[in-house]
Amino acid sequence: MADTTPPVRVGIIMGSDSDLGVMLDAGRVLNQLGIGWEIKALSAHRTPDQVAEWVRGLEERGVQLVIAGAGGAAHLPGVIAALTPLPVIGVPVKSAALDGLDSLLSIVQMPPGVPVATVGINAARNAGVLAAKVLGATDTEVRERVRQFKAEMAQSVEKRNSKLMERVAKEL
Ligand code: RP5
Repeated sequence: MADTTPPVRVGIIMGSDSDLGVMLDAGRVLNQLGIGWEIKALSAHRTPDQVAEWVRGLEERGVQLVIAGAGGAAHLPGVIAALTPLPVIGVPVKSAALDGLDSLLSIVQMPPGVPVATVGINAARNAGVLAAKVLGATDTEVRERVRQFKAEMAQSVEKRNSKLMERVAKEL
């Protein structure tokens, strides 16, 4: 049987396996959009050498874009952006102490020349959609899948609106 798994184009990395529940949302939407991905848990602070090694192998593995999530003193996305010319999307993971504001500010406030495209707190799904849009800029098949994805979103809003009047009528 032919292998229909799409080739890996996105590398998902997170500071700890405790981030998996959040970061899987990126993988889910990438699956929906037919984009292959790999995933790893490595920490900029606890395993810096392994992070550098993972980044060094990205291009050889066919990865074109990284989605990096971390919580608290969330330096992982920035460190990866420092080490690779590939685009990095950062996902601030909600932390226990400061509700993710620490994660958000750690990821978004990068120095000039080393950007991390930062999505909202726990917004790994949006990171996946943004990754598809970036790849879709030069890949027309992916772009068409993103167009379809957006059309389906619009349809679902229309459906919900058609039920809205029924709900309003019940409430009155
Ligand atoms: C960060 O510290 C991780 O990204 C995670 O969000 C947070 C807690 O990690 P664990 O103590 O659960 O491994 O580096």
